[in-house]
Amino acid sequence: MRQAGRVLPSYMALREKYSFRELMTDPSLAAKVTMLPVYDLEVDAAILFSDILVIPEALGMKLNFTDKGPVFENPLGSSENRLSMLKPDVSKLDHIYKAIEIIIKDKPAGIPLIGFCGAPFTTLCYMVQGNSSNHNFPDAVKLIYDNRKTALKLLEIITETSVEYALSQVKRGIDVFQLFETHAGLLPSELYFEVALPFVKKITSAVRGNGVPVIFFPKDIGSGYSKMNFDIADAVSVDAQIPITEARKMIDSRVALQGNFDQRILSDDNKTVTEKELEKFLEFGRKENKWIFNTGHGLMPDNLFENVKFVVNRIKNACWER
Ligand code: 1CP
Repeated sequence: MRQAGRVLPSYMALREKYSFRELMTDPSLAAKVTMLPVYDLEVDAAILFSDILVIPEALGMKLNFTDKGPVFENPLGSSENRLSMLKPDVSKLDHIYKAIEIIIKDKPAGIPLIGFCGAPFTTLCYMVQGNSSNHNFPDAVKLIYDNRKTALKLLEIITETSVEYALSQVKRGIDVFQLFETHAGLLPSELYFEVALPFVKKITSAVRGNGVPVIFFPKDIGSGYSKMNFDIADAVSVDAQIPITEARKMIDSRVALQGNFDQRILSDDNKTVTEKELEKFLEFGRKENKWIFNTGHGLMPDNLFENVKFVVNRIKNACWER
């Protein structure tokens, strides 16, 4: 998941030489970074090295990746006419397709490649607010309440480009697609289902219609997990707030789960806590095989490489007694 690279000494060494944007936009470098967690952590799948904010860039917005995170030069929130600011140019995504082609050619057999993009509401949050210094994204939420028509139009534009982007990834051979709705928890769940979910479904059904399974990550959706059925996605990635056993009871039994070890545990020398926490997952996984072990959210820069490696090892070498 997001920022997995930042716990890897090999990624940090590359970052001494190249900026994040250089790593992301050079297809050979992006392909190389994509495979680092597979070789260094021995995880079972690779996720494309890119970012959800490539869609706003393809829609014509200027973006800088700074030490404080991504910052847009002209956020839509402050503009009189939000829609006319967008000048789509999808050729800006071409380098990503080249990276996928290299990864598919070079990756070891049996390691699936996960493609991804941001879900439209989460993407809109960054486009309207312009930066992530306030994780409540107040301007984006205000737009949903005060100017629904513009919000829906923006969501539609983001969705259209995202569908094209997702299907182009499918065409290049990704094995799985993950849709990141990192900020689902910002809206009351009924409003989320009314305004944002129809756009999610447009993307997931286009990808699934082309034979590629989809993982949906509606972070902090809370009671909304009970609405996650097989119409939406093949698998749901679950945040660390909800016990995995509860998530299993709430979510359609046809839907696989992914998650949800709390990655914050991995920032210190916490072997005892880690072991205790892992025991819960081992018990769960002995009964449930529609499940992908993962963290509840992306790894953080202060997570320790040794700890992450320990967890991967423990999960891969456990006796599952199925
Ligand atoms: O080296 C660096 O400093 C760059 C840090 C970084 C990285 C490694 C950013 C900036 N993006 C990424 C890669 C990335 N982003 C991946 C590829 C896989 C990986 O490297 O592990 C993926 C899947 C993402 C997705 C992403 N970007 C999300 C959704 C996923 C999630 O974890 O919920 C979001 C919200 C973003 C925006 C973004 N890009 C970068 C940062 C630091 C952020 C988050 C900003 C914030 O809201 O705090």
